[in-house]
Amino acid sequence: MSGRNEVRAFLGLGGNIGDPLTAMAAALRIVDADMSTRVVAVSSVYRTPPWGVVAQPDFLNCVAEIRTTLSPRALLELCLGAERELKRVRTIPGGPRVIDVDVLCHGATTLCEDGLELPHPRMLQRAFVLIPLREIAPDLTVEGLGLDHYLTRADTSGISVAEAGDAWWKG
Ligand code: PH2
Ligand code: MG
Ligand code: MG
Repeated sequence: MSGRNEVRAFLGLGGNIGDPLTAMAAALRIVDADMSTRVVAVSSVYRTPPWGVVAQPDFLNCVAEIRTTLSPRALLELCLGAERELKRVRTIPGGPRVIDVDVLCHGATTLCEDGLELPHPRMLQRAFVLIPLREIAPDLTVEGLGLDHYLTRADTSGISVAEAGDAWWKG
């Protein structure tokens, strides 16, 4: 099935407390179960040093490509709903979390609204997003430039593959 109104979108997932691998897999299954959204590609899982608030455990991160007929706002709500279902508690901004599901981009949409900025404002500096994103979408351009352009400027140190391939999320 490939709906005419479907948009190609990307989600960034991460977590660094509890069992983030299981939480990311569960979040992807929640997103995929939505009638208006399907997951078409998932990256390997990467172990990544914390970016920002550094006094916290390493993260696991991955990126997923989806097709959706949801608006950017409705897609954000789907992602936040998955976080709630998985019992995410919001404490310190940028701090430790069980699960984080961010909308990275939604087609070529650019917008800046309350709680929703597209493309995600920090994705182009963050190797923990760019590396898994390039793995599944080497052709992607963001704001007119390919991912390699951004990756040469990003700090990729300390990032390693924790689970290779995409079998890890299919429970
Ligand atoms: N998310 C943050 C802050 N810092 N660092 C890594 N490595 N991975 C993340 O997903 C992450 C982070 C806030 O969303
Ligand atoms: Mg988030
Ligand atoms: Mg985030």
